[in-house]
Amino acid sequence: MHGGGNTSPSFSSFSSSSSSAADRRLNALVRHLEGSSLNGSRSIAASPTSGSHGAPNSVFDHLVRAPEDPILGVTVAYNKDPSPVKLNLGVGAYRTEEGKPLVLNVVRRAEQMLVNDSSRVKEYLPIVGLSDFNKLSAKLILGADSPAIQENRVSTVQCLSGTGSLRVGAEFLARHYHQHTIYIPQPTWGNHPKVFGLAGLSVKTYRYYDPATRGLNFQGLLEDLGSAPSGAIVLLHACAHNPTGVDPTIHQWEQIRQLIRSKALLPFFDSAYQGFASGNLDADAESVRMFAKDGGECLVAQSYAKNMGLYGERVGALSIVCRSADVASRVESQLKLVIRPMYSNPPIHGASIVATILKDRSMYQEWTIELKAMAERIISMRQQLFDALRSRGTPGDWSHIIKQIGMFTFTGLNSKQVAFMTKEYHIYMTSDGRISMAGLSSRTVPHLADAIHAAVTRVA
Ligand code: PGU
Repeated sequence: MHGGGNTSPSFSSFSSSSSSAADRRLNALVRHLEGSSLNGSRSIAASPTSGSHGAPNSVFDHLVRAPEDPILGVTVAYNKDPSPVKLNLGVGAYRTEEGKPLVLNVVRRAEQMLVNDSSRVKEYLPIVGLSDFNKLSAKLILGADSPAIQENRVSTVQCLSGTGSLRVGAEFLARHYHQHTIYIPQPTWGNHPKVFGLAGLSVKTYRYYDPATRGLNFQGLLEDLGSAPSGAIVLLHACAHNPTGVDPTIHQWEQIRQLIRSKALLPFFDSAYQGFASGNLDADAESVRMFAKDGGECLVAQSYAKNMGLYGERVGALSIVCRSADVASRVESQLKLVIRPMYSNPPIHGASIVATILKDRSMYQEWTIELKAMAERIISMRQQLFDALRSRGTPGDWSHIIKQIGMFTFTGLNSKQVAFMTKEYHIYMTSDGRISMAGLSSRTVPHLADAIHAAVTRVA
């Protein structure tokens, strides 16, 4: 990767031509809106003829209706269902035993402190975000004793949660890294191919999950990364792989690291679940730390959506671990050029909550206890669901429910069985058979077990 220099010529020509196209579209939209408000509702000055439905022609008449998002659309469908027994196990969002969203006590406390501090203002943050937040985030994922941090080789920017961090990293790589191919695991979080593809990277997959063993296809993974072109980017889930709940062992991670380094591949970690897999923040960061410690370069996207329950605050960070402090500072200067035209600078509130908690020893401690309680509740749901299926004599080996890690169980149910469970039992989940264990409670386990039992015995 190279730093320095100004914006590339191709980028400046892209922005000027696209801004005039955008201007034309905007002008057409403004004309349309002005026309409809001036003329009541139906006829518009700029476009007087009628479209196929009798409504005035729209500049957007050519649009086809886009399908709902495969994950967030599950919540849309759930919200429309009037059934009192409905259960949303689609989106990965933590719920309490009572089925309610949880705001951590430590987060409430931090927010109270922020509100009470009248010296706090709402000025713009710098383009790279809140400085304390960035330093503390790098420390959280790389470890307090990280040589890369001590040697100032890490460039960290605050971004819009995990997704925004991935997108900024991807845009940066598309602009400044010589290899544009990124390998993502098969399967992976459904948004990965879109985030990377739209940023201009070419997306390929590597084998990851073996449906036969419901475990890692380690041989396939090594073969696919082994035949990737030198320098290719590799997306790795730091822990609690989504959707499979299957992670490499530490020994396997070490083999992956050696292969990646020997082929000069560039690792890009997605860390959306630090602390959620094992309940321990350090254990869940081990994969990333192995790579950061060997002196090589890597990218890490962090999200505080799950581990601090800050979903809607959209708070996350992108760190790029570089070979030298000089490269890291040039990387940061270029990250600013990626961010500035995208959203200018990030929001202040969520990052202030995180920084308040991470920099205070007792609040940090309180956070780890609350985090562990969330992880343990999820683990206990695994056991309860497994026991419930066993007591019903549901055909099949369900031990993967207790073996898999993190927020999700990749049940192995097919899309027909999922559709059946939604129709007959009002249970909402993604069509790949993934269920969010964090959405379950002791009260709802029997209903889910009944539904799975019926699906397995009645739908092929
Ligand atoms: N990376 C992975 C692996 C994820 O699972 C998620 C969220 C993200 C990144 C992005 O999270 P942020 O909210 O941007 O920090 N996946 C959840 C949440 C719903 C969604 O798809 O955004 C899920 O249910 O898969």
